[in-house]
Amino acid sequence: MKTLQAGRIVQALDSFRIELPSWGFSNTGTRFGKYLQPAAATTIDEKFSDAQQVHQLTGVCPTLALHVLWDLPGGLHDVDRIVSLAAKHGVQPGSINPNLFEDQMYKFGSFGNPDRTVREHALQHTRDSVAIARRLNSRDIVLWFADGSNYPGTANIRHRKQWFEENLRALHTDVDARQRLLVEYKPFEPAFYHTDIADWGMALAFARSAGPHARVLVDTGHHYQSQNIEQLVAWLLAEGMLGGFHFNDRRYADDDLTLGSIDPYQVFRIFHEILLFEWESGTRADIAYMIDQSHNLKGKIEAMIQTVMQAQELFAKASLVEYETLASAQGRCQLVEAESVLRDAFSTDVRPVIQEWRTARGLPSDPLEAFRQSGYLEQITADRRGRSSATSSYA
Ligand code: PSV
Ligand code: MN
Repeated sequence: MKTLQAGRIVQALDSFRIELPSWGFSNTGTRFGKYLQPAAATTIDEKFSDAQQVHQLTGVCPTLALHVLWDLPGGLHDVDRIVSLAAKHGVQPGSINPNLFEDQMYKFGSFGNPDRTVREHALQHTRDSVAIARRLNSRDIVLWFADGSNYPGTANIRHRKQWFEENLRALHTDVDARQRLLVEYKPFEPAFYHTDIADWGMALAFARSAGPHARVLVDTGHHYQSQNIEQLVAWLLAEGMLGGFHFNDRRYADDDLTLGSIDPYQVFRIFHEILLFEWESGTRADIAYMIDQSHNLKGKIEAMIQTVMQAQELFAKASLVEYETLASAQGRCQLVEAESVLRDAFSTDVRPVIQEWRTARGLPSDPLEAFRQSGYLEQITADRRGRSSATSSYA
């Protein structure tokens, strides 16, 4: 590997941080049931403790995304507890995620519910979430809505759009200059005929109408089969509206598999579009990288470490794209040459440089192996065994 290439990798790794999801450490399942893991976290203390492990071993996960009703069931009253857990474990609260999908009142929607009192209740919950985020010094409030319908003709799509706009605008008035609303989209599940924010275009329209502090969040599992995700990422970058990612991999639907386990080239292509944008514009794209996975079969902490390592690897590979050569090949319509620029970067083995980068920063060169050697898993398995699972999720 050339020194120049190694330098680019080091620079890329220095700039790369990725947020962990609290719910990725607890027992989650499919709609057919859950296979419980004795080591799964059941309390917020345990989730912070597990996140601390991942951060200590990788050095790049300083924040933990929180779901309000799962992690702060007492709302604002739980803020002090979170602050002290963050100090204890050296991991700060990250994005704040309202829960608008479990309460029985949301059966026919939250922001899109035909019943005004339900819409107001949902709005109040998101307002409380913005207040919690402010107290926790969290920048991003991630809005995912399970709203939709299962059968044609059962919902007035345009009315629901308008109700969403009204609530999002009202919510935006609570957001301060430092905060952002990130609007997430998903074309299916739990609703199977229509969802109210089905794709990035709808999320973009809602974010724009909400106000200047709203952006779009791309969850990589929330697309139809074979959708070109890097293209919509490029569009959102061009529009200045890309706020963040929920990373996971999938084969069929929102499978929440570990990143890059099915299609690492796709993640590489997404990172490439971002880094190319940064190279062309000379500015850093203001993007929150977050993981949104639930591991039903793999060990949760191991799976999380695996994903973080994979994200670093693919980000490092993307940093190796030779932009001048690419631009020149594109300009001359030299197709094979242009494509090869991407393939060459993707094929480069960046692992030795990543290992050196870790060692130079006092991190274990192989975080997965270090985790296995640490004894932490055996310890928590013994401590937590016998407890029943608490958390459920649509993740
Ligand atoms: C929904 O599938 C989702 O992607 C949202 O981001 C939720 O916040 C998360 O999963 C956990 O349920
Ligand atoms: Mn998500």
